[in-house]
Amino acid sequence: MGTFAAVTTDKGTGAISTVEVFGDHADNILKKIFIPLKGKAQFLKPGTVTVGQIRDKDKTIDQVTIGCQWPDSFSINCHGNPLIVEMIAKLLKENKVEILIYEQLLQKIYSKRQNYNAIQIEAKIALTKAKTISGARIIIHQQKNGLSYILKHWLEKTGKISLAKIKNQSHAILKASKVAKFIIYGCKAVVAGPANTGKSTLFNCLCGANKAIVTDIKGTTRDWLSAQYQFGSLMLELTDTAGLDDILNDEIQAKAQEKSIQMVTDADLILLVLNQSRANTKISGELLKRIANKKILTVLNKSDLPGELNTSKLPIICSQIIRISAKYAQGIEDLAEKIQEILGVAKFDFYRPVCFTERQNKLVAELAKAGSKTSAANIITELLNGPVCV
Ligand SMILES: Nc1nc2c(ncn2[C@@H]2O[C@H](COP(=O)(O)OP(=O)(O)O)[C@@H](O)[C@H]2O)c(=O)[nH]1
Ligand SMILES: [Mg+2]
Repeated sequence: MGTFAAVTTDKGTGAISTVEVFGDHADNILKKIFIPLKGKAQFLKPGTVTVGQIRDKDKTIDQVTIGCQWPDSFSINCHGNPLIVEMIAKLLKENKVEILIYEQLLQKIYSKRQNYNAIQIEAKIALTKAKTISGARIIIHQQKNGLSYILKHWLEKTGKISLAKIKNQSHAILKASKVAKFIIYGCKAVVAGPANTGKSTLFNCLCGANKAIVTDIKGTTRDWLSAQYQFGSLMLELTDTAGLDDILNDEIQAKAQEKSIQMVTDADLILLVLNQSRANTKISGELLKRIANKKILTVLNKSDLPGELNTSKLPIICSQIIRISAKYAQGIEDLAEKIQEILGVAKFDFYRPVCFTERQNKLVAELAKAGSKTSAANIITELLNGPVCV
């Protein structure tokens, strides 16, 4: 095995950046490029943190600390200027260290540690991507309990457990995994609806910033804007779209509409904003077609004005309704609750087994259709021991 490194902190400027170095020759390579400030007695031993300088021949690149977790695994904590990080990465590369992305490095590290199964390795990688604390909690639970536990249990007791039971439980795991995905990786929500209904006002209200332009002029939102909105155990990746209902000759707006349609197609949830103070609300056939198979919350906005809209005339897909006033931030807590209810995250049991990677979902789907106990056992073995790809 060679020696590998990855920058583990986000790209861009920060106070501190971390470069992890791992591999058989990691300590020898670091000894070449790192001069400790004081003595060498404890230098690069597990459990130590050493202050010193990263040097490229006679040039100092940065003053850093190097933490050592295992004999083959080190963290260089340098200053967070991306140029410094780049220089350190370049120096490592010149010393025959292969630079990887963080997920690939984690895969290398934990694949080498004998006592980690595939689910546990995937958990270490997925933890770096979790959008909420609740999501991280779900992943952590799958390492020893949750998915890991149930798979081991099935494998040990294949003789005693019926195939039908394994298949049924697999279906339940797949169903729960869809909800867990929202909590772990976030939910893509698009604010859509006719022009002037208050989409951008709602977007601004939820994001707590005046990001989107709000006016009475139709078609003000030409492009789409995204922001994150967190409540409870959920992180919404919220997108404000240009009016999808207008037929416009303006080329820029046509392009904006095209993008909006794409956002709607990719969304997990649609917040369909309608003006409840207007008797005639026409939702275009095109929009209805695009959102027909989505989870939809119909947001009847402008509840501060007299209500004119007859909700019984709304299309059947608009059955989940909430009334708000985006302008006066009224009904926003109810809206957040309703979203959690629609996505199924409100009463989600954090301690149940779920899949949290594509690989796991694919294999558990195969398990749910397994034709024999032997093939079920093979799939479970692959789930536990199979190669992890990033
Ligand atoms: N009375 C009232 N006016 C609102 C409300 N929400 C938005 N508006 C107004 O409706 C107009 C259009 O809002 P905007 O957010 O730009 O609509 P969009 O085209 O759907 O993005 C603006 O004048 C807003 O101030 C609301 O809850 N109550
Ligand atoms: Mg707008």
